[in-house]
Amino acid sequence: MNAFLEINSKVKQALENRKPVIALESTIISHGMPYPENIQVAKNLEKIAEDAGVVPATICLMNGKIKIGLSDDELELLAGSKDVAKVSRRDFGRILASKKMGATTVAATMIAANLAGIKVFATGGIGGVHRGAEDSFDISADLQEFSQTPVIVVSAGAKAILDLPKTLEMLETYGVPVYGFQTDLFPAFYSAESNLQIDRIESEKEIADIYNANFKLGLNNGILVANPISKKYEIPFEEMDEHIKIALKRANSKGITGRKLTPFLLAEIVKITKGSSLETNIKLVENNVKLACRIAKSF
Ligand code: PSU
Ligand code: MN
Repeated sequence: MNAFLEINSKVKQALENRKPVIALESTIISHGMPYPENIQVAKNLEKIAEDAGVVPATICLMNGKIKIGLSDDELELLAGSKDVAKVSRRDFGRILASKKMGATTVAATMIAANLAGIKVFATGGIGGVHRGAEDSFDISADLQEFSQTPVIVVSAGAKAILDLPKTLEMLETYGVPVYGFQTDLFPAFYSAESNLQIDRIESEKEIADIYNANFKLGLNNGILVANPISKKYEIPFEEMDEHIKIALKRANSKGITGRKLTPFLLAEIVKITKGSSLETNIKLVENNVKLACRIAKSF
């Protein structure tokens, strides 16, 4: 067991007894949603998993440890603090050594989940290739992580603020399998569909079988399961795209780049849509947690 890991007792027991466990990330709480909605969401996601008979393991960095599974107090601390670092692969050493609080992105949560032996992880939407990346080179470290860390990530595709065709191309380059759960089209986060074709799978068991086959081959890659939000709750792509363009212009004029860009865009879009993007974001994460639980159980 890695000396930096601190697995809480519920999660440890479940892993030892081969009971289903799912990982949850913390950047979505600290940087992806405003306080106090974020704490309600964090707690509710854990409850959804528990109700499904699955042990949730929210992951973050605290006191020089990688925490796998948080108490309510720890969740509150994470959600309520202003001074939380956004931790991707490159940031582990710095935040662990300084014993600061860090929220894990998709890439970092995959690394931590894999160290703990957790195979399935639910999030909102992964990072990807930003629009204008041909000039900025801004490509999320999430994508490359999938080429080297064998974790199944359930997400509503990639965030719609991104360049989705380039994101799919990059995933292909990295050898990352992307499967649409009961859909042929890549979901666009707030919207159930984009016009981009992906491979379709029908069942949870299929995903577990694919994971096992890849693993036995020694490929060591992650799998992206793209799970569309129900049409009932979606914001149609054309409508969302207008809002995104406004948010992108604001980021550009303020010179916001790098790790600050994604949180800035998400927060601006919440303002522009007067909160409706936040509601949609919450619904789609809940939907992903439910599917992740079913996949974890099918192992
Ligand atoms: N999905 C959400 N909200 C978020 C994120 C994903 O619904 O805040 C976070 C994830 O942690 C993801 C990160 O890994 O945004 C991507 O950031 P960047 O583009 O800087 O790599
Ligand atoms: Mn980036």
